[in-house]
Amino acid sequence: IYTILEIQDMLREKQTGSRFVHTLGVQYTSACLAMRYGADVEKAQMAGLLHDCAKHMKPEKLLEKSRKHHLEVTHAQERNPFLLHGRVGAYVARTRYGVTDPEILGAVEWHTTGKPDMTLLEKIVFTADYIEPSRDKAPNLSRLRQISFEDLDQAVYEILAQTLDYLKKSPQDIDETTEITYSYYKSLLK
Ligand code: DGI
Ligand code: FE
Ligand code: FE
Ligand code: FE
Repeated sequence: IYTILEIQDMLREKQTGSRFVHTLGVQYTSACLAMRYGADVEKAQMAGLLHDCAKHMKPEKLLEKSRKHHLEVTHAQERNPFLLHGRVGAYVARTRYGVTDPEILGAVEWHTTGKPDMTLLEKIVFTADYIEPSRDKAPNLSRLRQISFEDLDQAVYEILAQTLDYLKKSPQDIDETTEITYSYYKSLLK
């Protein structure tokens, strides 16, 4: 079992400078959202810190690890193995970084596509990944950052809407989980 500081040191070795800055941004933004919504701040930091712990892996390695450890691979993930970095990340968080908490592991696993009816911690990391301070590409980011601290489900919906919009323009394979998650959060809108 490692402390947050120890895991930071381990990840600093694995990640490029800008990805490590993003990683710390997600750690602290997850902590802030946890404070706002009454989630466990320590768990939020750990999940945010570890969310991209498999992002440096090459596509072949993500596929190989998934097959070797019997992790589910969807069709979209087969064609776009980077989509597996959450699921493989949860595996790595458990086996290499010693995380046993299923809430933390779930937040790492689902941070890219989201999933319907996410736990509070899953929504926090999903949102923090998109709004953390070093992100600058998304449209209307300052408005979305404000909404994230006012209505988390609304923020999750808007992130999915923007992500699908971007994927359809490219165009790229859309994982069915991304679509299903979008419909789910759309149906929750007030
Ligand atoms: O790992 P990060 O870059 O920090 O963030 P992430 O894990 O949320 O990945 C973001 C990227 O994933 C972004 O470019 C949109 C893309 N993405 C999300 N859902 C899908 C997707 N890409 C494809 N092809 N299909 C999806 O369903
Ligand atoms: Fe990621
Ligand atoms: Fe994301
Ligand atoms: Fe990320």
